[in-house]
Amino acid sequence: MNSGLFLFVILVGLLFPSLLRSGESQAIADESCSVQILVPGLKGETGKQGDKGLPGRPGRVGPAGGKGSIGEEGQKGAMGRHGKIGPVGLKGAKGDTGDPGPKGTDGEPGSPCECGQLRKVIGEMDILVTQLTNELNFIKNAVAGVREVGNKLYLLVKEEKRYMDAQAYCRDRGGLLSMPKDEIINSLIASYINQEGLTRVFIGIDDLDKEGQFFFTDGSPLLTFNKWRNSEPNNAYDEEDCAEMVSSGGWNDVACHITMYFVCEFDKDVP
Ligand SMILES: [Ca+2]
Ligand SMILES: [Ca+2]
Repeated sequence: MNSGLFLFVILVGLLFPSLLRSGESQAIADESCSVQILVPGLKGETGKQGDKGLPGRPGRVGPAGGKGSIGEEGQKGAMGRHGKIGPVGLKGAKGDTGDPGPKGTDGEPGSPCECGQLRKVIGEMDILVTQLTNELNFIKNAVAGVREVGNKLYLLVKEEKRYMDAQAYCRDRGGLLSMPKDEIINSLIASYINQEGLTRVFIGIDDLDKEGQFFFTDGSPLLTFNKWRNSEPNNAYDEEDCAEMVSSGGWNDVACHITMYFVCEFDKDVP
């Protein structure tokens, strides 16, 4: 009798006692039998090993493992993409000069020039330059070879001029054509002529006011001293109203319009 049936009998006895009384003896026999059945039997023999069970559920995640050893170097990867544009580099060296460019177009016509005043100024400047050049030559000559006696300075001017122009030249510079009024001055001018390798120069003596009456150019008359050469003054060709000194120191009347070098004289005390 299995356990299910046993439980069923118990339940019937409790619910329907009359049934149980009608078959009391049988029931007692069954009851004693049932008690015997309830006593555990002897331990059976060990059964055969069952079949292997199904796999268990996955276990929990374990703790992090330790750092592994460095693996071998991998193979070279493929070329990457182009990088960003780098910073501006340093300025390079200057290149060679290029070829000349094409000729430009013609400009517009200019406006008429009012050049009259300009020409006038330029002309005046030319005159000034000429005057300054003459002054410079005069100073060069003066520095190079001025002679002096007493309170007088004598300058041989190596510019060929007519008598009147030579006289003006000396006067413009504060002097006069030289006037040899004594032997000392006459000798000095004569040596001056010889030293410069000349043969003749104008001196300041003329009879322009009255034929035959010679005066020094300052208006003073010739007194006791003179150095006329023999047969001079002869007023040759009736035109000799000026005077020259030759290298010997002698005087000769000559035409005033011829040109030659001349000697000026200046007072030392003139400022
Ligand atoms: Ca004369
Ligand atoms: Ca003469």
